[in-house]
Amino acid sequence: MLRRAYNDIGKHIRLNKILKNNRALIFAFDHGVEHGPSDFPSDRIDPRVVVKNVVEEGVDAIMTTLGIASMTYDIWGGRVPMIIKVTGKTSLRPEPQRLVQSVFGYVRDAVAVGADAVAATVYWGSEYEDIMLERWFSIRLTAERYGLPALQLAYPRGSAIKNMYDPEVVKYGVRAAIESGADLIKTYYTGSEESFREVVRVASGIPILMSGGRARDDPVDFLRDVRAVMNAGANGVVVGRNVFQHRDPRSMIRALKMIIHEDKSVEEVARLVE
Ligand code: FBP
Repeated sequence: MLRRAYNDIGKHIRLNKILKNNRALIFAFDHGVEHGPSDFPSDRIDPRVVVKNVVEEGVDAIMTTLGIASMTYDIWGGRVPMIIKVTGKTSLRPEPQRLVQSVFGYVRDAVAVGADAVAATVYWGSEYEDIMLERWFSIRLTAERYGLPALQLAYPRGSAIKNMYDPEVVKYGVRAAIESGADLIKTYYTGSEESFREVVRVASGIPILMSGGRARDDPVDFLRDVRAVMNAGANGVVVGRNVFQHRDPRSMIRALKMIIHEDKSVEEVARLVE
């Protein structure tokens, strides 16, 4: 018998905790840094309120900062897998410097709080691609050592990129993500099931998740996008604003779970979010 490497086993076990039957609804909660507190409705300023709702409703994992994870550990610990995002930027920066994500925590601290994975953004095509790649490979190296999967937010962004949702540009980012060793990829929706099917093909079996984006005026439109990416063969979604800005986040989670895990149609679940 050839014994598997310890870290290989750890990564395998942790990935299977996040992806159930290879699918996941991951709650993104890093907006306080990325956008500021104005992203949150006034009754949801306290992170504990938001985390309690999503834990009780049963998301497959939460992706957040070390700060939030440590303020809410008694709510998520032992119940929902935690993905610590170790890069970040604020929107207070001058515009050109928003094209780079800084160090926003360390993989060893993610291990210390009991995380099941780490996440980091790479703005493919950015003027700062070089710095971000150094950060990515350093994060990935440490994560690998400790048996933690590394989720890459593979976002094409930069002055040379005219349209970051262009399927060709998104596919390029996803190709670069698989070549840079991402264990899970989060990327933009390209606007149609057909084009996202090509994105999934480029991912070549590495789990791919749609990034939620701005909260829709009509929440049913968001469910349509999620249905389309699941039809296209995606593994799920990483969603923030379309959940925590919804009038009833728990109903939105219920609807998303039914699409992602039970293959329900939009028509079957739309009443939950209207
Ligand atoms: P949303 O579903 O709210 O878009 O969350 C996904 C996410 O990638 C967050 O993790 C991140 O904070 C935000 O979107 C990035 O937003 P921006 O496009 O402004 O950089």
